[in-house]
Amino acid sequence: MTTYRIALIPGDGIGPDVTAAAWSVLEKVADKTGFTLEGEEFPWSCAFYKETGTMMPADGIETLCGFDAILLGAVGWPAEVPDSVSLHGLLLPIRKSFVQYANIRPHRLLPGVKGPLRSDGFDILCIRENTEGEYSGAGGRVHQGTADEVAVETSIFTRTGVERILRFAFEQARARRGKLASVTKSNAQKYSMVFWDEITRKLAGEYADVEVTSYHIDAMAARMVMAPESLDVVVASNLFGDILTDLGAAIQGGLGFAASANINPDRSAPSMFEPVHGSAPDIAHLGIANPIAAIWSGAMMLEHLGEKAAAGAIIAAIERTTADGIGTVPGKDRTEAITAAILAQL
Ligand code: GGG
Repeated sequence: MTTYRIALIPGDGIGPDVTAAAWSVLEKVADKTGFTLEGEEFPWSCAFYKETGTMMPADGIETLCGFDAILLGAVGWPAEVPDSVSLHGLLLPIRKSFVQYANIRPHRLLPGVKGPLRSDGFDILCIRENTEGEYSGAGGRVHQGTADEVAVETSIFTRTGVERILRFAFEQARARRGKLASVTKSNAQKYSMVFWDEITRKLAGEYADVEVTSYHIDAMAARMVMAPESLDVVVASNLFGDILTDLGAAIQGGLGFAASANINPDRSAPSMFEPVHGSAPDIAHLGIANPIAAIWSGAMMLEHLGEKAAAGAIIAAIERTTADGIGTVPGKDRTEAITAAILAQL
């Protein structure tokens, strides 16, 4: 029987609740399908930072190397640790060290979920560049605290980085409905984004079967609200992708439904799966977090591991649960009740 070793990082706030929910569903589907999941939990979080002064131990990345995949809940507890510290101390080093350059985020309405838009016929796959761009962390501050203070933060776009994420997106479009929207702001950002557009045009020649259109980020934001059904695969830089996928989450009914996969396409290191949402301190420990985004992320993990039937079974169980009206309205059903309904469907 195949055994997969999974590193579990529940993190902060609602992270532990939704990770536990996802894990119970994953274990059940593994049992039914005939493979084994061996989970090992790591307490890396803001609480860990308060105790040790770091978000994860110095050998944290080395430790994670030995796993087949990572399932993460949420990171951040801004009342005690600045978000810039928690993000750059845990989530970003994992994405960068393991070259998880493709962040995949699906946006569609689940049955029974009422979104805020007139149109409910959309199925968008956002591909966010995940290791460079605006999240490169290159910059600094001088004359801190004085009137002469200067802060500089440089976005880094490399040919390797841009080309590989665009190729990944072209391949996804080819496997879906054959349409790719590439998002920049190349009228204002005349170096990095013009560079991105140029590489998009160059690759378009190799993917003649994919219809590619370039949009500015502002126009894309409007399109996602006004005509989301016109979109198939959307590819964007790290920051633009992050913002667009919160918009994507909103049009699919809320962040409780937005799943994501941080993929290392070469499989040279583990990939990481996490709901798009953060730690939601306002509802932490209330037992009302929607676990669907985390459970869906777990299904994406199984898909990546090659357990396609098990992944499909989880998605079908989620869909039957929401079709029954469970987990469709934020705060209406408790985390445990939604999880129990999905387990019962399985
Ligand atoms: N689910 C992981 C999490 O806590 N995400 C919140 C967040 O702020 N992530 C930063 C990012 O993806 O850019």
